[in-house]
Amino acid sequence: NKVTLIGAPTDIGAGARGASMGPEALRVANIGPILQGHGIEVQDRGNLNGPPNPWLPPDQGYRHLAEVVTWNQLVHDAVYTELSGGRMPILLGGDHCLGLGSISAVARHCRDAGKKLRVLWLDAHADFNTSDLTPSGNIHGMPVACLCGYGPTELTSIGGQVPAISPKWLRQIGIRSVDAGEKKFVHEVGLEVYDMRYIDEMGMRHTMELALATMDANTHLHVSFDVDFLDPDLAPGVGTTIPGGPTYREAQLCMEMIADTGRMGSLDVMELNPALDVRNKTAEIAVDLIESLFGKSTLMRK
Ligand code: DIR
Ligand code: MN
Ligand code: MN
Ligand code: MN
Repeated sequence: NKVTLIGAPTDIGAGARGASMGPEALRVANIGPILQGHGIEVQDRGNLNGPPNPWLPPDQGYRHLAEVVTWNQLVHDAVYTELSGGRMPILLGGDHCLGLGSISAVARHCRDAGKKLRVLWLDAHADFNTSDLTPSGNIHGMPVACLCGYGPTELTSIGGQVPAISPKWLRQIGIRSVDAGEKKFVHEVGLEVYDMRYIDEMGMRHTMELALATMDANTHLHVSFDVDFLDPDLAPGVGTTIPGGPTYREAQLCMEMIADTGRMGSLDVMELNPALDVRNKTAEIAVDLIESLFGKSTLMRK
């Protein structure tokens, strides 16, 4: 089990400044040493170095499109290199627009390796906007659409194949904020979304059983963890808090059930915003949940 940490210190696709400090806050919360404590070999490759945030208004439906492209190319190359070397990349974000660079690299690796890909998108938001649908122009609201081939060519083609993934490979968990036009588009494309109402009614256990079903020994599972997935009482350090998210126990069970599959091959930890956090508590909770993703459990299992 070999893990590589890749820092992507930018808020280029977000509507609030500060996610650029996310990678360092996760390091301060000891992400590296804690994973090492579970017998994992951890290499921290440091931070990628992309363009600064010019903080401009949207232009033709996109904010900072050129810079978003550059950052995603950097992320794509770094994630692809680690996967090619047989390591598990953990992308330390950075805002969620970078899920595009990361997941396009994972998809490319799966094509090379003849693996089936499954993407779990843990988020309050569907991130399925396009330039026509977006109310903000912020590209962190668009990565899922871009991965599925809906977006500007510069973004949809980063992994070399358009679309990078099929919507059928995706499962979204914890969703509770979807914009009006985005809602129609999610329905049209038929995304498999387990929203908060579903989790309320059916429980996290049943939700995860369905979301993790039909994986096999040849499946590469990618987890894209937007920290705003969590209830804001737990995790205030994000740019777009939405009330009514999973509790600490629900989030733990979600992570534990992912770990039990043994199939996780790559991970994004996104949208952590230390400028909005309280004494780094959101980073600490994120690291605590990541431990569970890597198999931490109270008692011996199996
Ligand atoms: C909103 C907020 N749906 C937008 N999106 C995200 O601006 O597109 N916030 N992803 O974290
Ligand atoms: Mn592999
Ligand atoms: Mn997101
Ligand atoms: Mn979100």
